[in-house]
Amino acid sequence: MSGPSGTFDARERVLVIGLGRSGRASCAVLRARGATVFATDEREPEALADTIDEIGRLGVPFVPPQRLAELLPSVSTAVLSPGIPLNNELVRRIQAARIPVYSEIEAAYRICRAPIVAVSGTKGKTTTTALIGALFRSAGKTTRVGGNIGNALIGETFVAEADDWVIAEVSSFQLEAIRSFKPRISALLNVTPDHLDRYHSMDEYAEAKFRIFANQGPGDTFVGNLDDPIVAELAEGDPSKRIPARALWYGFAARRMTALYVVRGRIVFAPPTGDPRPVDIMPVEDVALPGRHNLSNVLAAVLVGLAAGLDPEALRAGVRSFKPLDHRLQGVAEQNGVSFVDDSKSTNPSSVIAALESFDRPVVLIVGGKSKRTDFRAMGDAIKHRAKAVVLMGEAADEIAQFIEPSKSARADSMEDAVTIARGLAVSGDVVLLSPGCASFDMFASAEARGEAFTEAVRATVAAARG
Ligand code: UMA
Repeated sequence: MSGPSGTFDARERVLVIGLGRSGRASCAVLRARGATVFATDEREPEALADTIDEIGRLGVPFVPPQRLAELLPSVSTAVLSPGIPLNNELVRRIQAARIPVYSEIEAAYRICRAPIVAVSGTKGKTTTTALIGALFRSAGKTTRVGGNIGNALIGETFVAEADDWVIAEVSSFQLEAIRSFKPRISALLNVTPDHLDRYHSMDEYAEAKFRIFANQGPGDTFVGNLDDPIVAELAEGDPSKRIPARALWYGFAARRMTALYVVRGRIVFAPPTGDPRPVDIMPVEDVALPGRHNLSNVLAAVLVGLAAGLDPEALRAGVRSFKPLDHRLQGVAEQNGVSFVDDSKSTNPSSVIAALESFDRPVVLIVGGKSKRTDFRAMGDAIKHRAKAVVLMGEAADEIAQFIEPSKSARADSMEDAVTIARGLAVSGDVVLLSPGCASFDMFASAEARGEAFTEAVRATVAAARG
């Protein structure tokens, strides 16, 4: 290893590992900070031709993994893309050469002048992150939103001024390789089974999520969901998991520790210390997002806003005007009393359960995709009680079928097929819901592409019915 490490400036020779959104943004920012940058990726160079051109224009040479040996002795730091696990062979080789390997969010944190709000959780983190961004903007703050939400965090922290706020959605993947990442406010929404193809156990997955508060201190705040059993354990259980920051808790019911909760249809703030009189925040009916899970996301976002000292009036206005994001319980069309809803961003079983629970109408569910080795049993129970029919698709169809009554289920080979079958099973008053509960990569390039395929198929079905 040569020179200082972890400054991400002209003193460094940095190797960027992975050339997706995270890696490409790292190349651009680190070059702009004067670092000497190299990049590698396990994909075939032919498949990366455009990217290699793009980074080449920045002065970043591409070095294929098999040609790294010569370069490694002169590299001071490596920046890792979240999709590449720490136990990846290539990452191990780089670590064996005594080069510190940091997540892109660690690099983003180290160059950041603004305070960071970091949000994690298995489900709801993108909506909550976007909502927090909207609340901070509603309170007049200049806000930069990034991270797992889609645009790499490093691109946002690089341009943030000291009095801006950075709102970061952070995944367990990104948290694995942090060292000093220390948000001013962290929020943990829930921890339910997901990514069990990357983690050996739920404990290991939860530990990765708990890293969100590991470096926080007394001047920082942690916001946690007492309705989630694994997050709630942090409040009550094992002292070794104690949070090193001020902890504020939220939940649907008023309990000993809840600072924000719902009572008689209103969201109320009553911090456990200070003025004991509760502050009325807003009526639940003013929340524009559908479903109980989204009300929980609103509680998290409002509590983060209150922790940052934002004016309750601005929070109220921000929540009232916030609309669902694309592919998250997004209404796509209505036809003869049947509603079509796109929840393609549901990529784990608990998101399917939350989606089913948000309708009080019969649901025809389209489910399945690429399994992440999660257990579909609880999802099967929810389907039993809440879905009138199920259309199964993708690689996980057989696995999911074991938990569904055969008389209730049908199979589809394509999205068009799935929509046609689902439309045939629905009657006026029903919802046709795409909520896959699985990754998309068996049939689509991304969850967005899957949602778009659904919307197109729905439009074609509606147009065909009109003749
Ligand atoms: N690669 C390797 N070896 C591997 C795996 C990947 O070389 O073993 C290379 C690929 O060839 C590719 C690059 O790495 O060129 C892809 O990197 P990546 O998978 O980290 O993807 P990015 O495009 O950089 O997107 C990442 C996040 N992806 C993942 O965490 C898998 C995006 O989250 C994030 O929006 C983006 O950075 C910007 O911050 C997506 C995601 O699926 C939405 N997140 C998971 C989730 O939400 O469940 C955690």
